[in-house]
Amino acid sequence: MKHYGFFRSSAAFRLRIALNLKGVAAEHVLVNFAKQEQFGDSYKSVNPQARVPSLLLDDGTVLIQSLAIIEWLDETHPNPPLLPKDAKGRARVRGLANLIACDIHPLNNISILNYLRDKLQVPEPARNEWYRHWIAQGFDALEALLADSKDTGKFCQGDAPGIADICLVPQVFNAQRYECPLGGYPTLMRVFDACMKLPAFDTAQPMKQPEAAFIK
Ligand SMILES: N[C@@H](CCC(=O)N[C@@H](CS)C(=O)NCC(=O)O)C(=O)O
Repeated sequence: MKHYGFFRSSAAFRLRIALNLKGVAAEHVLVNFAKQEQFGDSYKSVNPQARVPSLLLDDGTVLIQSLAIIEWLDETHPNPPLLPKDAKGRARVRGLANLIACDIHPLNNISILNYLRDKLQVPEPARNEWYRHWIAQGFDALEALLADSKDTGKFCQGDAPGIADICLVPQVFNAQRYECPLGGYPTLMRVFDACMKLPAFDTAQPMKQPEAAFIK
């Protein structure tokens, strides 16, 4: 199996965490955003969307979209489970995960930020304001959802990490990178801290990836 990713990509970070939690080894193939390799013919022949992550299976199948890949991983490697056994629990976890993956992350993706900069001529302070706005709006909701639910435990759902935590941690890394104020999110940050104590999350973080040594 080959995992195409980039150390700063939060969607690739999600997949790294999931692979670690499952104990599944995949060869890391660097798609170097600093060299725009996501747009090159070589990578676009793997994933025409020019986004990471992608997972190339041994039979030649390519899977795209982090949450679809993670659910495939969960179905094919059931232990430890990343989704609850009950339908209501699964819907809650997917709701939390999608809040991040569908409603926060896409607005702050590199191609959106570059479009604001290059096509719309938005200056850096306003781009940063944009970034922080969408994080704050999403995290306000996430904090309320986590703080008000008896289903929240040590992690987003109960006392074992799952798909919501896998989305939460990379998003907090992004927020920290853009110096978003995080003091108003005690429950969210408590879950983040619990995740980061686990080697599966810790070793997946951007600065612990091999390319962090030579790419800014
Ligand atoms: N919904 C996709 C998002 C993938 C995505 O947008 N990845 C970003 C990095 S986090 C990317 O490849 N960006 C390249 C670009 O915007 O040029 C997923 O969950 O896999």
